[in-house]
Amino acid sequence: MQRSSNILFVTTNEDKFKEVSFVLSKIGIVVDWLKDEKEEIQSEDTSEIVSRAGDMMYRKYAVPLIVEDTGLFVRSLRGFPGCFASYAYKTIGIQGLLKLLEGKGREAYFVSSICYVQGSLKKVFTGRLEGRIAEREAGSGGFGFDPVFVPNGMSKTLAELTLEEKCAISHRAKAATLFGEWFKMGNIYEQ
Ligand code: ITT
Repeated sequence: MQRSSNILFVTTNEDKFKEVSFVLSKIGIVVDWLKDEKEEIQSEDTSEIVSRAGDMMYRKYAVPLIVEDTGLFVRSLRGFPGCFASYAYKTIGIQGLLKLLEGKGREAYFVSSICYVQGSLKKVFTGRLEGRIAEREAGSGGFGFDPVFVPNGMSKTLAELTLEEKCAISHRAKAATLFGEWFKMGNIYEQ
């Protein structure tokens, strides 16, 4: 059965919307933006947060949709800020994170989970990007912690990459690709 190749993405974050749209457009999926704040439970697991947020957003809008949640986990800080990345960004900010890391290990990773919900059908897709926190900010692209996140095997921060370059490797692009391939295959009808 043929079904729509459009999907609604509920997020307040325009940069996330642009990245997910960019990745999914390559798979032939058009993303529509519904700007609303997803309700977030407190958890250290992005897949649990999106799963619950997906349910809540589906109850509110009653149409098939996706939500996404990202965490930034710094190993020497025992995973901080993790799923509180948004709060950490708004409070201590990048400079606060750099201060916390003085004299400490800088290995870190991003995790992105995307949840698709349609009625009782719910699927979560997760992507991860390993790297380290740079000593100082560099670049003006991207958003959030991109100016200090250097992916493994690279010498540039995510903020020094183009949208296309970031989307070739990012946590969010990996999760979006997994979702997109599943969605296109029509697995929506599986139990
Ligand atoms: P939603 O409306 O989708 O929830 P949000 O911006 O509040 O948007 P999150 O809670 O998932 O989303 O994001 C946590 C924070 O982590 C976000 O505000 C950024 O500061 C940071 N972040 C998320 N993805 C990032 C990325 O790809 N690169 C750099 N920082 C990122």
